[in-house]
Amino acid sequence: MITVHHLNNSRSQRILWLLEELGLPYEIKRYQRDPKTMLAPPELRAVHPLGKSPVVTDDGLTLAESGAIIEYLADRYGADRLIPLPGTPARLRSNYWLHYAEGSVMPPLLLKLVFRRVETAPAPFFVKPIAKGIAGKVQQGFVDPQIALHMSYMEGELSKAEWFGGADFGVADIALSFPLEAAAARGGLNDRHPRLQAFLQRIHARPAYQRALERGGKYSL
Ligand SMILES: N[C@@H](CCC(=O)N[C@@H](CS)C(=O)NCC(=O)O)C(=O)O
Repeated sequence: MITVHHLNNSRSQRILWLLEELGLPYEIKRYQRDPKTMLAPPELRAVHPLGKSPVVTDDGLTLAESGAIIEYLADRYGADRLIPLPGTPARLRSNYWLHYAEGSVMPPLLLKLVFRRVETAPAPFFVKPIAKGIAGKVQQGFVDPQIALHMSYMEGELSKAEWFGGADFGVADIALSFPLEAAAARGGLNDRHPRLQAFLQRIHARPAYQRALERGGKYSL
């Protein structure tokens, strides 16, 4: 049985969605973020030393990293659905997006989250304006332009085809859902990106996406 070690409000929602798209049976082991630090609870380190979510266990294997988990599940159980065959140009494109999602577009989105927390974190009155000033400058000078660059790049990619992998919905779309949802929530994805907004509407309307939300529980970024 596939077990998803699922942290609330996290990337593991994508794995539940993939499993629903594939129509596979799975169980969920739930973990709650610390409300102050937002970190995962220490129990998750018993499953994988980094204690990050998602982690999936299946058939004696313990797998971490969203992209690796998505590729494993789709290759093993997809029966040629959702992921193109290895060695094809379509597979290269699909792999590109799996790596891009975590390796390229997520880092500036994570920086955005961190610097916004710096702006609002409690601090002595004489430190607060300095911390706020530095956080604001880093966002304006680096983080926001980087996010804008990625959003306009992805907006342009969706002018070429309906889905990121091409004509068919696939794992690339599942992988990119999290950064795009994060950008919609944290800033960066806006009315200048009508195709990305339409993409989010399309994925949110998918029955498998909605089933995954029901199983995963509350999801807000
Ligand atoms: N690149 C990793 C990132 C894993 C990650 O940072 N997950 C977050 C959830 S979205 C997490 O576990 N955060 C809690 C923590 O770091 O303790 C992946 O895609 O699996």
